[in-house]
Amino acid sequence: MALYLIVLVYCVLPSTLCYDNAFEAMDYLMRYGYLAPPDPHTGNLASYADYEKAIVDFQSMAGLEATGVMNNSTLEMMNRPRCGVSDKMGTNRFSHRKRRYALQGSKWFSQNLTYHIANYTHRLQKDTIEEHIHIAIQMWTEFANITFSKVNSTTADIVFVFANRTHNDGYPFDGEGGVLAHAFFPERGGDVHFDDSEKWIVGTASQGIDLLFTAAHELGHSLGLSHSDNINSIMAPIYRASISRQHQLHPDDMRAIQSLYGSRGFDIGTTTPYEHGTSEGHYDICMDPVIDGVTTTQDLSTYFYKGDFYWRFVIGKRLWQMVGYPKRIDSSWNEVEGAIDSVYTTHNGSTFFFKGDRYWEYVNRRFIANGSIADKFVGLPSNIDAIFTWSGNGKTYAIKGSRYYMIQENWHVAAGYPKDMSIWQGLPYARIDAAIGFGGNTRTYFFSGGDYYRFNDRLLQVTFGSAKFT
Ligand SMILES: [Ca+2]
Ligand SMILES: [Ca+2]
Ligand SMILES: [Zn+2]
Ligand SMILES: [Zn+2]
Repeated sequence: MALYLIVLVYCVLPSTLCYDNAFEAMDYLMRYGYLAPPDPHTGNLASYADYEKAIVDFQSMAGLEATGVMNNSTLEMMNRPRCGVSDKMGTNRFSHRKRRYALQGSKWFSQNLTYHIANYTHRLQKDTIEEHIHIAIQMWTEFANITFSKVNSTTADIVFVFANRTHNDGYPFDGEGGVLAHAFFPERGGDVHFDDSEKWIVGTASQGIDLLFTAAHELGHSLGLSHSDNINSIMAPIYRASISRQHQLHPDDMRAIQSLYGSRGFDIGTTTPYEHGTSEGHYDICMDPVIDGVTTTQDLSTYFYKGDFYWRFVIGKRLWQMVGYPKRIDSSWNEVEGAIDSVYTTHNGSTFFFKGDRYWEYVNRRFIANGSIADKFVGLPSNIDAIFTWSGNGKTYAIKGSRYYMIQENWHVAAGYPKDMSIWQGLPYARIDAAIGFGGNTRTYFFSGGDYYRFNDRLLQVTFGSAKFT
């Protein structure tokens, strides 16, 4: 395979470039998402057309003339310091669109975030680092409806770390130059890592990498932005000393952040952002959090259902909401007819939707079966309010009004049920809309009229009562 690789590299590149550079270019294009890596089974590399397209895309992203031909200015641009995050995350890039921002596809559910600075580079004073990270945060919060508070805990939403080389996340740094920093998108926790081998500077120092600018760029990723192909924006991937001195968002960055979190007083104006899918409904689940049902499917996506619509969330350090929702329930679970009564997912990964006297069974979005509740769940009434598996004993319970039912392995209601809801102390009586287990299977969340109640399955009590769902 190694021989094949070398031969192919020679074939696809103009002979004026030396081998080392050609190999480096291929590596760069793969590393930053422009070119697919070799097929692990066959060793086959991308075609010449793919390679040419990759060069065009990179040149376009870097603000060069997009010729598709490797040349010295392209190589020079590849050797500049840059962010370590891939240039092709999330959105439909380079499709003859206007140069502008891109969204990765995830955002924070809460608009009030916390951050923590885990350690400091020896090149700058501790106070200086704190101050400049604070300013980088303000560059975003000035324009978007989000807030940050500093905490002294590694459980903060966004943790800033200075690290050298390998640092336990699978993305080792590379010494001085090259990659300056990287950050994780909201769905991966939002943390920011700076390469401690860089000569970090602030203010007017001339030689080095501007910490404030780099922090602001990485925070863009932490908040859900991908790289912009507008080379004057903060979110452009390649470091430019001239831009790094501006210390304010470009209008492209402002539009990006406002499209995710809304504006704070000053609205830069709306342009349709590129993102996964399109939302079809008009509900905002955060503003009106009365829900019909909630479940985490076998692929670990969490869905909230309300009326004909659903929202997708992922449970990380916090509950974070995917961009592009709500969508119609029947656009993903085609057989389900409109608003549901309740839903749950079994230990085996089967998701059951309930509505009236009917149920529908799926694995993720793959339809398995449907039928009458009375036939399969013998003893269970129609129109149930909520159904969930309780981590306290691994059993499944359904709730209707003031009564609850235990469902056995054979789907039948256990003898002795229904029982009265009063045993679930601290919950609103006969007003449960939906329920689900979260939190490493030690907590069950009950939703009622826009509030949720967190039931500690070990202590058998409500530990967090009647807080707003948001
Ligand atoms: Ca580096
Ligand atoms: Ca319900
Ligand atoms: Zn970046
Ligand atoms: Zn890292």
